[in-house]
Amino acid sequence: MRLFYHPLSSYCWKVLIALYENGAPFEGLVLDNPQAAADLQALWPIARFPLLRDEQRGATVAEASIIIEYLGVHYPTAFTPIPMDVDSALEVRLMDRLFDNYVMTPMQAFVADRIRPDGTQDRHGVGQARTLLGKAYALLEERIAGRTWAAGEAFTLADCAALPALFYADKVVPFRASHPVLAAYLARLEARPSVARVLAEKEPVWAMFPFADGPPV
Ligand SMILES: N[C@@H](CCC(=O)N[C@@H](CS)C(=O)NCC(=O)O)C(=O)O
Repeated sequence: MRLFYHPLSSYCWKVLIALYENGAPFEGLVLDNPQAAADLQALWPIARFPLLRDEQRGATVAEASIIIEYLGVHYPTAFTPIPMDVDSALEVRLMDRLFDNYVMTPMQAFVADRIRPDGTQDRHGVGQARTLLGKAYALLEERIAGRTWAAGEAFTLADCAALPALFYADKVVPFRASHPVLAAYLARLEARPSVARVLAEKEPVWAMFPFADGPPV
């Protein structure tokens, strides 16, 4: 399998964590050159990443959650991204959506605003993103209380989504001092070997992240 990715991309982290949990061999194609970008575009005209190409099965798999579900179905190991039990699966899918839609999306609004050309910043949009992040933190603080992982006692798709969302969101609107449950959960995630590996791999390019030196004031 080949994974088109970038080591700073939050959605790529989500899939890399799942790949490291799963253990399936894959070749990583870093999107830092025109050829890799052209190959991605040819396979998936939307051209967002991550993208998985599985030559053995003739499959091109897009969207982080779908790639992770694909791994679980076609390359099953002890890592079960979505549990068999229907109600447990619904909770995993809900948590996955909460992290993508209400943590990752507003977090990305801060980053997008920072890299806009001078004079085109969207203060209203960033304010809305800050409000949404606050609501998401409060909801997650309650929902994760008493759980080891995002959806219960098993490490799942929801935790793959949680790490990049929370790690990056904490860089733009820090929560470790104000939300102890979320802070402890993020610390558990960071200690997991698959996650620690992804975080170590970002180091050479981390300075490119606009808030590497601290949150916006
Ligand atoms: N819904 C997609 C989102 C993927 C996404 O937005 N990826 C970002 C990188 S984190 C990207 O491709 N950015 C490049 C662009 O927008 O052109 C998923 O879950 O995989």
